[in-house]
Amino acid sequence: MQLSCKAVSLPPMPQRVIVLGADGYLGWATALHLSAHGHDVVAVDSLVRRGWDRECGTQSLIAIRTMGQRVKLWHALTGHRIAWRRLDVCDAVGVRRLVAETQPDTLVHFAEQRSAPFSMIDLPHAVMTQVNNLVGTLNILFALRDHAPQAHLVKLGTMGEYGTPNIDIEEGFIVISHNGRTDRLPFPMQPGSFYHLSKLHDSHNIQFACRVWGLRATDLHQGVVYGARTNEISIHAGLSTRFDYDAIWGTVLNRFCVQAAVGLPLTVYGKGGQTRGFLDIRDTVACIRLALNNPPSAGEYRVFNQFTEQFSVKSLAEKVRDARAANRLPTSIVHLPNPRVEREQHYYNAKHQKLLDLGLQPHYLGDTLIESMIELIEQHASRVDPVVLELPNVDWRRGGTPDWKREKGPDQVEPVDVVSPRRHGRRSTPATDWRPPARLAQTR
Ligand code: NAD
Ligand code: USQ
Repeated sequence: MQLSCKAVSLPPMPQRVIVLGADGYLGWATALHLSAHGHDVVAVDSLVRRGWDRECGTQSLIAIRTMGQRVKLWHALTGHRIAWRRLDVCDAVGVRRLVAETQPDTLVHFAEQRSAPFSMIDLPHAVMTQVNNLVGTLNILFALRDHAPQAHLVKLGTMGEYGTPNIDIEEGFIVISHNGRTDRLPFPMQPGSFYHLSKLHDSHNIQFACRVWGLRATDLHQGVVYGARTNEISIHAGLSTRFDYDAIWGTVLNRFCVQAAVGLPLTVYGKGGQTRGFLDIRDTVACIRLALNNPPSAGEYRVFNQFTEQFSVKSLAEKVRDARAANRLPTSIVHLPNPRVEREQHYYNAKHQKLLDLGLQPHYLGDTLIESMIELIEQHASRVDPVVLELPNVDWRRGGTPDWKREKGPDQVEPVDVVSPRRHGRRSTPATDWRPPARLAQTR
């Protein structure tokens, strides 16, 4: 009798995983996905984003339950347990304790201020964004060095670190020949906001920590995410993740779908030739799982460009308009003066092969998906505030628009009132109440 030597593919080993930023749009979806795939998940968040929402007068289109309620519901529905822990990653002592106690195999880091417009409002918001993001990541790197040096850091970066160069974008590194010598060097970066810059600074710090301390890290340069549902979220409405649509937190395709759902024009900024990489939220969670199941070696810093298709903003608006037209629902497109400083017509060709090589099976953007997103949005249409939906309310040159910002003179700048006129009643802490020294003091 001949024995078959056919390779048997074994399911990946369950891992202990810390998901930082688990109350957020992508962090929650990822925590559920990894838990559903048998991993032992510790979900961590400071809930600061809920505070930023109150400050901005914005809210998730889809109401989200508290973390405690969501993990309890997940357990009741599936039998899987997610441990929930409230922690600010800028608290160095807390992060050390978390890493030392948990001894994670992988730490997935989503816990950052992630809005480009929010980071461009004024000096306090730019400082807060960079301190929050850089200090949090540094705390994690030092905690890993001292308490879990073998753990794999999966860090959410952004395609926006590259900017829009007039050459093909590689995955993190480029081979350059210069004066007769050749080297593989980090790809030149030209980020487009103080937020995007914070991601680049993080990338440098992580790369340095891998080189000097032998840590292992995957920097996922992710494109713009769309969609509201993953397999796990679809199990029960109570497992919903946040869905932003306003001009500060909403990403472009999610915004266009909300605008279409409530019969408002789709707001293309400028000419609309701005081209970016995009991906479905179902692919985000799959990419994280693939990165986690295929860790880099000790000392390796690797970059995956995490998106599945590239589109110009104008072509996305046309896709939404055409999907509506197929159902005889007319939708108009307006070109607003661009509040951002960015190229509106440019070359763009970014590589994104590495995650495909690991087995990613992309969900491409089609009319059906656009329609199903709009149908979901229609169920929550009563929560849409047309003011926060319509205003491109942060200008890259001036910061907050005159509605929000009242400058008295060069030495005296009033606190930015980051609130749409309709939502004054919901305001909590103004951004200027935030004091960097206190936060920095925690990073001993
Ligand atoms: P989000 O704002 O919905 O979630 C971020 C979460 O991190 C929030 O729940 C917030 O409370 C938490 N957080 C922030 N600072 C923290 C701190 N100091 N300590 C503890 N928790 C903190 O954002 P998201 O859309 O889920 O994005 C998650 C990550 O993915 C971000 O790092 C973002 O830069 C990156 N990313 C997002 C997109 C996108 O389209 N949404 C695209 C590319 C990259
Ligand atoms: N845009 C419009 N109309 C709108 C909103 C946006 O034309 O109503 C344009 C913007 O000018 C920009 C593009 O759409 O050219 C993308 O804007 P966005 O707000 O969807 O995305 P961005 O600000 O780049 O940030 C988002 C996430 C961020 C993530 C980034 C990935 O908020 O966390 O890092 O996408 S990337 O763009 O690849 O850097």
